[in-house]
Amino acid sequence: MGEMAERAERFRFVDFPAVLDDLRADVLEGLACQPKSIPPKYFYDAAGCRLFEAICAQPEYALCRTERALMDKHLPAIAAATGPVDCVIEPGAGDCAKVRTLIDALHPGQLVALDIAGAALDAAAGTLAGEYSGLSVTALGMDFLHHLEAAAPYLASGRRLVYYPGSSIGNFSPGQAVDLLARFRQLAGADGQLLIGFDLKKDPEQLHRAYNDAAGVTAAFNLNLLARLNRELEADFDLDRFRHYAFYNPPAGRIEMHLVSLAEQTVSVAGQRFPFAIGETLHTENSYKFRGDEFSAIAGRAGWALTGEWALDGFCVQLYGETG
Ligand code: AVJ
Repeated sequence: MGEMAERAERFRFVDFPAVLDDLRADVLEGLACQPKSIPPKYFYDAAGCRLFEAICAQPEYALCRTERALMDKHLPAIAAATGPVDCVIEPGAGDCAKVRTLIDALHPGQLVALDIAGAALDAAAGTLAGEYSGLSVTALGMDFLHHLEAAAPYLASGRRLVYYPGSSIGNFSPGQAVDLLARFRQLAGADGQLLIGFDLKKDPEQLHRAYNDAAGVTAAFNLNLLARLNRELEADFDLDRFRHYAFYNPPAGRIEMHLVSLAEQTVSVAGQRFPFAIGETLHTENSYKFRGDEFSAIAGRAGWALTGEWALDGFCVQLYGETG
């Protein structure tokens, strides 16, 4: 078999449509609420993905670098703790950069990568399939918050591990996190595991700086959401009349990111008009920080039992298995 044909046998991409419809419905719903909000998953259009990469290169934002260092340092121990894994599932796989390290260590037969940015995932997962002979790669272009259960028919049987790195879980309230982790539990099935990375609670000043970098990249990332809505939902946000505002809220244990209206103004989005009072905020993201024990209590409510924990410089990776 030729190299291309051989890769074609091991790689498939399946697109779950209606992502643009979801954007419209979710944004219109969020703008009609008081306070106004938009789900953070919509940050990641092509420009948003590039800006997030740029955030990860800022000196104030150590999260991505620290997780990479942690994985490099502890991967042998992590692999020893997981034991053999047949199928790795990564919700929100993006450019598939992080999962490579894991594949190198675990040698699963199948990778199932899920991401809302279907085209980018298709390209990244296709490249990966070309580089790992013997690995079957299934890329599902979906919003896993809506369609996760639709991934089940694509999973190889055997021992599955859900990989959810990058403190993405921090975007959800503790209650929402329990629900999502319980759905991961269902997907992982019998003898399933969860390997998850999250940002630890730390000095609020340090957290504040991470979301208010001096170069203004986080501000550009936040404002890019409005540029995206202007383009994709025929909105008319004036980016000069909204201010990036991010702060750590200690009682809630989370960074809150907002876009604050600098004027009284009316914005139209997909044919509907939304008034903003001066100082009114559009809440764009929560980024929860946890202690290790706090997180294992959340995962415990979702039916996961802690089997391993590794921490480095304010970041934590935990491994879970079935309870009971
Ligand atoms: C990708 C959700 C982990 O919450 O730190 C970075 C996104 N937002 N700077 C985070 C983000 C602002 C990031 N996560």
